[in-house]
Amino acid sequence: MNPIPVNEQKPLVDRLTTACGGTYTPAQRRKFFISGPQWAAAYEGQALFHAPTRKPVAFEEVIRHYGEIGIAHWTTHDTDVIPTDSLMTDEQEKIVGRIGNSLRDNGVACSMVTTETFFHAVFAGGPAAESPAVREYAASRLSNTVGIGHQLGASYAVYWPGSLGYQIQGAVEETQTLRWYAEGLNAACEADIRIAKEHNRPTLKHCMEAKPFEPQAEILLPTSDAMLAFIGSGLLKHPEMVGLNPEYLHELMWGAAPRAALARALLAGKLWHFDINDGYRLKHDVDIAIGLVNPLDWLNVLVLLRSHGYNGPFNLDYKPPRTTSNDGVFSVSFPTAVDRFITLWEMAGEVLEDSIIRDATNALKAGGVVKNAKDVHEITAANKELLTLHELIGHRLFQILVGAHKGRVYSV
Ligand code: GCO
Ligand code: MN
Ligand code: MN
Repeated sequence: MNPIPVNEQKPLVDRLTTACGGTYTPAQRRKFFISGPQWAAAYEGQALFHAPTRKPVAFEEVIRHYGEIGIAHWTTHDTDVIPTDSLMTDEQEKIVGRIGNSLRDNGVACSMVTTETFFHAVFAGGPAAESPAVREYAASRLSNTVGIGHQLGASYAVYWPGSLGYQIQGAVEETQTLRWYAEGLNAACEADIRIAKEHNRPTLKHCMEAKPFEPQAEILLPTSDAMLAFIGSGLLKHPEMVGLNPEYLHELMWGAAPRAALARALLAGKLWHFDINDGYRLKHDVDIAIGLVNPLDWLNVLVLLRSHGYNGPFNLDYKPPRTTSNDGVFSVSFPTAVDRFITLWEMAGEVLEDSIIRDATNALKAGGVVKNAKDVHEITAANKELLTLHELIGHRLFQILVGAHKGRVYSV
């Protein structure tokens, strides 16, 4: 192979991307409640051991590209778009005005806003630190974000309490810190009730997002289940306004089955928003794009959500790899992530209609014929053959995933 000059590389990537085929049109993509985060597209590839590999990208460019790709919704942290020093000033108003124009011009809607309470040095001790001034500032930031959300037409606010925890054992009293954290959420909900009235809009859905570790060694609300317990703890003034934004990888990170975690959120009526991505168990938060690591598990997750009529957002909270170029973020990373999601969503529909899976599931639910309901041996024997269907269902899901049920003949 001859070395490939830089000016031939993008055409090569474009040619191979086109050759992959299977792309959905922007109009088809827009039919889904898919949102693209500002921070995901603008991620420059930096990390603890990694220098940036991409140039900064402003919101105008992100929103324009999302509009072209067919990602109809946009999400942002306050500080992704407004420098910390400009928050809660006239400068904020100007920026929010520019964002509004950009969204309108590109047919993109803001669906969710979130407050960055983890990056700035003021949050070194977390958003619910001992210092009353830090907590008051955190509460005003949360309330300010709610206001921005209403100005931009969002319906959701997300809270990722990543710095609610500690590195040093014994330095933090957990019950007190959680009470203080609840006060921040209470302030946001109260502000929401007031601001929503002013804007003649419904209040936002306030969604908590758990991650088991990172950036703190120990996190006080490490899982979606911990958050459900917190919502129901009596500390929140408006628990009915607060639900969950689980992230696929965050549940996987602690070794959970994401589908089971989502099922528990569904049963609690709190599955309101969903961050979609992929990665590895018991590793750090690599935020790989959906379906690149666990496509079969993803298919199963979407079967669950389709069958329960989940109609909230699917938020593309992943990080384009640092090997992807600035151009590649919008020509490969986002379109392919969206298209894998839609493909898996369509397959989930096929799974729900599949006659083999339906027959097998119905047979398992019917169970075997038992005369004596107290006879453990009879009950066991009556269901023995039927239970083989569990494995057959797994095989059928695999066939649907790889398209084998349509008669693959590669290399036959
Ligand atoms: C992560 C987190 C964030 C949050 C975001 C919303 O992976 O580090 O998921 O991306 O989703 O901060 O508040
Ligand atoms: Mn997330
Ligand atoms: Mn993550």
